[in-house]
Amino acid sequence: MPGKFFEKPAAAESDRVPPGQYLAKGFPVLSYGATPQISQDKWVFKIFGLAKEKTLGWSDFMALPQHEFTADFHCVTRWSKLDVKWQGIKVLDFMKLVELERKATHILQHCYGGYTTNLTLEDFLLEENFFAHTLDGEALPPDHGGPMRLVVPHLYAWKSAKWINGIEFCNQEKLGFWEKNGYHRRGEPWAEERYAGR
Ligand SMILES: Nc1nc2c(c(=O)[nH]1)N[C@H]1C(S)=C(S)[C@@H](COP(=O)(O)O)O[C@H]1N2
Ligand SMILES: [Mo]
Repeated sequence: MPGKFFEKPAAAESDRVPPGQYLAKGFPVLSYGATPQISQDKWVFKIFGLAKEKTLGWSDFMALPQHEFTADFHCVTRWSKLDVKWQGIKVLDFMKLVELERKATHILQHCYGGYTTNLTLEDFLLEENFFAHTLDGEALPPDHGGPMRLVVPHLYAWKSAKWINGIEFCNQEKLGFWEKNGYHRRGEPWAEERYAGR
């Protein structure tokens, strides 16, 4: 499929590109449905389910430690982008605001626009996962999930919810939008976990 929008990885990069993936030129936008327009001051984020219910705002996230992240990004539709430069907040720092019940084992990410996607708590609580509000030094553009999105680098990018507005903590797996529509429940790119039951 190399051509206008894709290229074959150079040898030095090929060991960073999972099987069946091509490098994208630029940073494609992949959304199901229209881009919601949410300003930072209107943005609210809800913690609910098996955690003490809380509604957080922009300033609550800005008060947490801020970091730069460089992460590879792999879409199940076979494009990858290496070394994406983000800024934001580590999931592990965000978790200091969460009063979690011990029986929580999974999460469901909720978004403006209604998109959802699930993770095990184990896949969520990794040092490398983060909430992103900045891309290439600029405020995260709405098409890429601004004002805030989650980024989970070790799984296919459908697990990185754009326009995130809540995390629901659960004691069992609750499938998200694509997972209900045939995508793999976990989505690990190196194992090509693209579709359920394959
Ligand atoms: N809310 C929401 N988040 C989403 C999506 C979506 O449609 N809605 N698409 C997912 C998919 S399939 C991919 S590949 C990435 C794409 O992110 P990008 O548009 O910034 O490249 O976002 C993921 N997060
Ligand atoms: Mo995707």
